[in-house]
Amino acid sequence: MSKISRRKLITGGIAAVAGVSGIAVAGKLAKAHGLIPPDCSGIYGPGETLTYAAQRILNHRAMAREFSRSEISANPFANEVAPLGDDFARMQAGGFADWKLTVDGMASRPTVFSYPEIMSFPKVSHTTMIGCEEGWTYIAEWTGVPLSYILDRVGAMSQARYVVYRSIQPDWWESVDMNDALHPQTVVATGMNGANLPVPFGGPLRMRLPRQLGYKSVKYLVHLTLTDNMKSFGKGTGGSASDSGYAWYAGI
Ligand SMILES: Nc1nc2c(c(=O)[nH]1)N[C@H]1C(S)=C(S)[C@@H](COP(=O)(O)O)O[C@H]1N2
Ligand SMILES: [Mo]
Repeated sequence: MSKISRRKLITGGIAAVAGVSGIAVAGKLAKAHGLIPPDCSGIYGPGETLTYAAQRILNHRAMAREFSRSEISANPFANEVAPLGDDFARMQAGGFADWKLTVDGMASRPTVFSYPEIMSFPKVSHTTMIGCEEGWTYIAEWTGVPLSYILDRVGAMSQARYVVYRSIQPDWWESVDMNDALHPQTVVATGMNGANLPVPFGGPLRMRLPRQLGYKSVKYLVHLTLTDNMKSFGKGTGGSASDSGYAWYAGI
């Protein structure tokens, strides 16, 4: 082996060589457990399958770390969003009484819930950290309706494998598998730090998944769809972030 190729092996190659067999094993395990993300064919595919499968096999019931109230960030950072538009402004002026959450797809009772109805559902609270892939984090107490409660109300069918969730902002939609959808810390958030969810943080309704990176916590939630297949959504990778090259499974 020449010096140069040895060097290559040391710097980048080791990861690749170790990674290839690791990925092959993970790929096999993943297949055996039905743990293949919606699109694992892209550049990031094999590595993502590895992360996803490892999480699911080793850690599938794990809870995101919860913090004490005294650790809540004094100045949580609301990531800037594109303008929300006239419809949003009109609903905001009316206290979101006209806000709707449509739930359809593989459900025996597809339903359009009003915001006041959602507010009347049983809620839980968790103090968790949200982190953006750009590097910042904050801790807040989120209150919301467990997604599992909503899926139960609409009669989610056993064939459903993913929940697709969409913002009023058409560019923002994501999906999770049923394991994450039914996870006890996954909520349709209605509140933050004891008040109704402020608009900059995604109010009136936001998906909140403390076990995945911030971009999976879609703000201004209007639509949930139960499906067994992601092919007919966007480019078929499972979300707006993964359609543009980020990981579909952003587990932390
Ligand atoms: N609808 C919508 N949801 C969104 C975003 C957005 O721009 N629009 N940004 C995402 C990103 S990239 C992150 S990191 C988090 C930021 O959450 P925060 O504003 O509470 O910090 O929201 C996510 N959800
Ligand atoms: Mo982000």
